[in-house]
Amino acid sequence: MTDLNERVVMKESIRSFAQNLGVDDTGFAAVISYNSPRSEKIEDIFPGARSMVIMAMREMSHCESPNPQIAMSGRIDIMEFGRHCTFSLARYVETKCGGRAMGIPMSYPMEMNPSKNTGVVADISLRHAAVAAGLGAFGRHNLVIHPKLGSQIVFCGIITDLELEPDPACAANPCINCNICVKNCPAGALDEEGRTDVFKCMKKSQPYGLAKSIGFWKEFVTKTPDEQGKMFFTKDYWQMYQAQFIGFQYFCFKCFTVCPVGKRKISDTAGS
Ligand code: B12
Ligand code: SF4
Ligand code: SF4
Repeated sequence: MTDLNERVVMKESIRSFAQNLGVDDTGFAAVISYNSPRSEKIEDIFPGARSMVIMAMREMSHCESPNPQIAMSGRIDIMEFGRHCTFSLARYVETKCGGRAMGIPMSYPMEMNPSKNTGVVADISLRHAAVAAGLGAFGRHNLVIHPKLGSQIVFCGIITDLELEPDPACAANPCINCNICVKNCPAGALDEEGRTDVFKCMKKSQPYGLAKSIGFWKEFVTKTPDEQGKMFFTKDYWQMYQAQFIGFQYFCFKCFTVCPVGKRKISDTAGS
């Protein structure tokens, strides 16, 4: 399809389908303007892909809870919702718009290969895709801030071979440089501007992840059978066990929740 009018009609039907799924905002990017230097090239993932449709969803208050189970349970809910939106939109594009579509992983799977130092680089970076789709800009915390929804948002989306008009870039960076995110990061992972110290962040935000597992098993093999039995009855082992079946279990959401931009007050929505 090349006619501009038809492309605009199709784009708006895709936007309206996405919005009706219940997401908070939807943006369109041309694949050529997506630029994530460390991630795979889109043509190696989906030859012929031309556009990206990215959806933003605001997280509810669960992630502000000091109770890590409540915070993470809400995250699991929004990931499931995001996966539902991803698949539904891909299906809509393939069954109603005559295009091909592939969903972007919201978090995992991603390549896990220590010799390539992967495990923290997604095949497709949703933050770079969201910026290309005009949904926001990188803030001081290296997350993408949406001008109205703020920082407390997660992204999901699809790539497609349909040619869809891209949305304009976000007019101004919504970050007000207040440094609240930097001061509140319990790991000091944001001290250097433009870079998250991934390992500092992971130690605090995923204390029962891969590093804990490696440390546990390295220690385990040095112990007697009696000591090994005791190691299975520790908080560390039980938390690790749970984190493994959840996938990634986050214990820190600070940079995500303290940012004042777009922060919703209960009074904004009360009664509506
Ligand atoms: C792996 C991963 C992590 C890793 C590594 C993070 C990292 N810095 O790359 C760890 C475990 C540390 C992590 C932590 C978090 N993550 Co995370 N993570 C991902 C994942 C799966 C891949 C990210 C990736 O590929 N990074 C590697 C490459 C792309 O990054 P990079 O090239 O090095 O670019 C970085 C810097 O160079 C810099 N940068 C690049 N260009 C520019 C331009 C400017 C102007 C500036 C200032 C900076 C900048 O920022 C980039 C990101 O750090 C994505 C999902 C996805 N598919 O994209 C979610 C994702 C990025 N995570 C997300 C979130 C919310 C978090 C956490 C808040 C944890 C939590 N409790 O939810 C923290 C925040 C940490 C932080 N402030 O940086 C959201 C972000 C939403 C948003 N509003 O932007 C995503 C998009 C998940 C989603 N589906 O929405 N995450
Ligand atoms: S998730 Fe927590 S530890 Fe990681 S950068 Fe954000 S505030 Fe720091
Ligand atoms: S907390 Fe302040 S400095 Fe950090 S991203 Fe938000 S507006 Fe920018």
